[in-house]
Amino acid sequence: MAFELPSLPYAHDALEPNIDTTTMQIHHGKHHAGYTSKLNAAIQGTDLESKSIEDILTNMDMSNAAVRNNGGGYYNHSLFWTVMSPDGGGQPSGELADAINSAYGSFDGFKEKFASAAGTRFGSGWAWLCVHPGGKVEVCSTPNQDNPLMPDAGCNGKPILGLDVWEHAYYLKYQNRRPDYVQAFFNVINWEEVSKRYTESK
Ligand code: MN3
Repeated sequence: MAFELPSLPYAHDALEPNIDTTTMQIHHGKHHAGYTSKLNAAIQGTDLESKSIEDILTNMDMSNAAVRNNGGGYYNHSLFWTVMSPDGGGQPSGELADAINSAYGSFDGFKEKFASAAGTRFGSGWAWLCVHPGGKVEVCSTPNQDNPLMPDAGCNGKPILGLDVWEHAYYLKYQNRRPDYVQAFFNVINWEEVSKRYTESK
């Protein structure tokens, strides 16, 4: 069964002014659509066709560049849209807040760590908040479209929050100012969704 481009859970202009409309249109309608169709082309006629995307990523043959890049791109963007919301921002509460405080001392400590992971990733990639069995959280980053679900990539936990730091994610509005884009991302994080993923994954 072929993978399908998921619909955005909000309008293209819903994340303004933090993420601009044109970037959202191109990012979802061109980039994510491209990863989706190239993933389908790469798995067509192989035994991966019947597998879930999580299965494909977890058991990834890292030498298979087409599946690695496009399977990662398909999954990463599918997660990315859902962890943002026009009603987002603020701070997590409950057990996710406890796990973040336990790992990083405070929410501000987490923000600093996450912004650093996003800011120091050289070239293209992603910053992540992952959860390990038992509930411990960890910030890490991966290059290109790699993902912590892949073998020996990043912190090898389950990703519950991801930030795309490819230039296509921010260049139209922020040009070379990646740190400004990262700070704007904190204004739209959908902590309700991230908390739900935390509870399901820990
Ligand atoms: Mn992208």
